[in-house]
Amino acid sequence: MKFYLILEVTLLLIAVTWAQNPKKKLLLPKPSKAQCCDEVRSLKVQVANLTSLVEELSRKQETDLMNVVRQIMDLDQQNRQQEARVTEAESKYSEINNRVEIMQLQTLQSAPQTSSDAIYDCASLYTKNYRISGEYKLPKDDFLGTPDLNVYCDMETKGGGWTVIQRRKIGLTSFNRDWKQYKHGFGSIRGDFWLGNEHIYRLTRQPMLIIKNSWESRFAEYSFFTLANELNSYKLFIANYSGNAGNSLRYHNNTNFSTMNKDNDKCVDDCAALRKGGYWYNCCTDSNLNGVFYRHGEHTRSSDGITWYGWHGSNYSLKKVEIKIRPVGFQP
Ligand SMILES: [Ca+2]
Repeated sequence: MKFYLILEVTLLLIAVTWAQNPKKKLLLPKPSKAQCCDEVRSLKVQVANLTSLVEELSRKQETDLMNVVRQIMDLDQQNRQQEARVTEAESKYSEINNRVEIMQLQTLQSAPQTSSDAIYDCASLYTKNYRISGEYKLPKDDFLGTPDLNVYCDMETKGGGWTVIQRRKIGLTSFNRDWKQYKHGFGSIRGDFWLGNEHIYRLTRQPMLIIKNSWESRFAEYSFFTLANELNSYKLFIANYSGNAGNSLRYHNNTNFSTMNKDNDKCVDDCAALRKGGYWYNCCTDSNLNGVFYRHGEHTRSSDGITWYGWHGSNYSLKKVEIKIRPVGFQP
């Protein structure tokens, strides 16, 4: 730019000098025709030279500009690569952090060792030769301070020993309930029910349990499932998905339980009110297994049905859902 301006000024000066020349020449003796032509020719040559110089310089300027643009693009790419590396490092850090949190939780929550005869859940019943699926009463445990509890045991699926903690199949029980009801459980153990966060928390105090959501013909399995205690809002921890329904609980990992009267979600919205259930709402759902039971499945107006986005998306309400747990070390 600077070159160009200076050159323009030079050209102007030359032009001015050239324009003034005839005036001065009025006072001087008239130059010969040959002399005049020589001057014109030499000026023309100068102008031509300058023009080509200007062209050359503007070409150079363009090249310089291109180089600068290229350098900026290179820098931009480097910057993006750096950013990607930082993001990767951050996600690794959060994964490690999550594992540490799970390990701490296990240490905190691991149940004190009692006799091997103790009955904690359906898996213990199975090992005591109870092999028929149905309703059982888990005895109270004074040592652990747990009351007796009616449960439904699935003794058939994949080797049995499953304690069912949730079921939707009839559709007459409302799941839009408050914190206290979700804490202690509600519904009928043979029909639709929520076992209760406090009971689920106690059951998962044994380290490493599997959750299995099974409905209709698909399933999602997690080889790690545990809840935090009530002080920590029954926060969900899951890991290691396998199955054919999609990993739609992952979005809810590491989130607190919310109900209609306790908004513990990660959202400005009130997810429990929007999705009409109690669940580990993030912002808000990738699944909503305690949502509204829609007899016909499709529900286009709102996303408050019993949804599992990985399989049927946000506008199809599942007609049968069961969530079951058993210890990871269980041997049928
Ligand atoms: Ca909220």
